[in-house]
Amino acid sequence: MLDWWLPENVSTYGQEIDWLFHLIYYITGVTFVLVFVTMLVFLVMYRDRPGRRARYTHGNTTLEIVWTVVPALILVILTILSVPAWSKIKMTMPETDFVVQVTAKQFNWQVTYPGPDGQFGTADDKTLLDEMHVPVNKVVRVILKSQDVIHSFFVPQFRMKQDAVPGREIRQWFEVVKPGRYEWPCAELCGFGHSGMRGWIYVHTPDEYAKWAAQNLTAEAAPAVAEPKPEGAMAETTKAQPKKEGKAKK
Ligand SMILES: [Cu+2]
Repeated sequence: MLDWWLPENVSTYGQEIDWLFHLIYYITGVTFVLVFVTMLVFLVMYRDRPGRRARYTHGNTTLEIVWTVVPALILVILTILSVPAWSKIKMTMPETDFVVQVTAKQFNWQVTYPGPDGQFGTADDKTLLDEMHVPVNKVVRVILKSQDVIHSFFVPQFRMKQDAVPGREIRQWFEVVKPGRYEWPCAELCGFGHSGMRGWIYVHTPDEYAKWAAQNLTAEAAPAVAEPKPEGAMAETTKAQPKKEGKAKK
């Protein structure tokens, strides 16, 4: 029902997130309406009138217990209902042979593929900047790291969001069911260039992906992207935003 609001879901686990989102949205929406209608009614009912005196009232113990216990129960029920989605998405790591390393830094996503030997940290690794290519209908495991501050890996259409924390290696996964090009912003205010920190995830059909990988990930392929910018000096960070204009002028 709220499909006009949320971006299209293209991931295998998105529906479980959307269902919880909608449930919470309706509960809070109904509560919002009830509270405000009651407040407006009371404003009118108990408005000042000639001859009416204010009256001291202690309150109503039963009512107070009810409006404490009911929201507490709702929260407990919501917690129980979200356990299956949480354990499926965050606690389970499906088997896959497709692993990429993502290292966030101010203000880029560095995406490393292990290369033909399948091992990270070897000479044939390939690193892309602000773009990731993956096949459709394939579990993609992401090993998420940060080089400097906290960033947040966010792909709205995948319903996937995970902080990248310096000093930690966080494993996440997604599986996309629809080929396309999906925006990949950083969702953590990570510095001056934060708003310019975004990449694209290209989800290809298996054939297209094989073609792209052959051209870009094989030993013969030239290194995909070199470091384009000097490390995070202030002057550089303020330039991060208009970088596209700079390119367009040329
Ligand atoms: Cu960031």
